[in-house]
Amino acid sequence: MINTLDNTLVAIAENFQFPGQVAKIREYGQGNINHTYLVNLNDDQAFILQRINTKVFRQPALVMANMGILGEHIEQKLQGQAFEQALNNHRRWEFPKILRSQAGADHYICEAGNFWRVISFIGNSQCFDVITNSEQAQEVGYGLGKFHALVSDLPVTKLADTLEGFHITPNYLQNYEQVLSQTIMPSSSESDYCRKFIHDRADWANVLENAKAEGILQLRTIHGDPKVNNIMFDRERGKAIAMIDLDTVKPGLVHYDIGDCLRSGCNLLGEETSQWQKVTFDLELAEAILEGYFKIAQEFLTPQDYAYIYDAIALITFELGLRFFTDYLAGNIYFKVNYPEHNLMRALVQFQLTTSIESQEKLLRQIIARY
Ligand code: GN1
Ligand code: MG
Repeated sequence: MINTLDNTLVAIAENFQFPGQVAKIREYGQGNINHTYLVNLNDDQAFILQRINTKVFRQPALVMANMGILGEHIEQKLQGQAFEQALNNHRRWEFPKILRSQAGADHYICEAGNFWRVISFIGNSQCFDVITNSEQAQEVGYGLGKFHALVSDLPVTKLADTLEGFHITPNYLQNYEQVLSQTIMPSSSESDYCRKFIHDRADWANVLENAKAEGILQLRTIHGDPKVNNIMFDRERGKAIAMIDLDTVKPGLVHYDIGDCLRSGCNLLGEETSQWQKVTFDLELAEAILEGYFKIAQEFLTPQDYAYIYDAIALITFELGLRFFTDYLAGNIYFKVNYPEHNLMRALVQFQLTTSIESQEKLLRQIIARY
């Protein structure tokens, strides 16, 4: 029996070469951008069906092309590492594979003009919206490090920039100022707080981009959205085994990835909490994530890279708050929302987290310096 929210989903699924009978389709995950469904086949195999948000990803075919290039590169490297993996206690590392459409393409465009794709679901795995202990945190760091190590020799020129301006903090600031100039600012103490918060940090927002322009930091292949729930864990062994959500893989600074991983991993209340005043950045988890990450990333990081890691953590957190607040002012056109002030609430959470990071700057820098 097909247990689905919408029969049209079944019709969409029929356009892909599933290796068996589709048994169930249901909404899946917490994504803020795309629409995601889990497809189960009769024999328990699972796949992810997604409708790409083409208002955000304006050239979805390039997103898929990037994913194909990335997949090939990683597949080859993993084959080369089979021996090493066997030594490493058979820890598996997997990569979501693209399932072809009936026409043999990496996507399918339905009659309504929507862009659909199907990728494999990493078997026997789970993810966490919030991490709760140091072992998990270490694994999160390992996961990001492993991903970076696997793509560290993939020339950035091979990948398209699928989301121009993504993680260029000064651009978000410019955009914010433009939206602000066209909006009648809702007068509330929360909005005033956000506005002042942004104003006070505007000069610092260039820190990573300046270092890039000066040649201190270099472009590499990055994940772009390595929040903790994009790292998959083996169900039995509790080890990180895959990174998913590869739409934003593109040339960038690994710093934004490191920052985003800690931003999402060290906020025990999670980014959707309504208790924004209680949000803090957990230093112990941060240390564990960094330890897991550096263990593997030291093979490709330069001394200059380390010098900007503190800023990256604070900056990406500030940047996400800025993006949420801008979207709130612009009328919630980018991030999916459940109520009109949802993005304002999310912004307050990220700004509170930024404050907590700033207040622990010295300790965080000491932890980083140890590596
Ligand atoms: C968006 O949709 P999701 O959850 O994968 C966003 C990220 C944010 C994240 C915050 C393309 O990712 O940049 O960090 O929300 N992705 C895009 O939850 O803008
Ligand atoms: Mg994403």
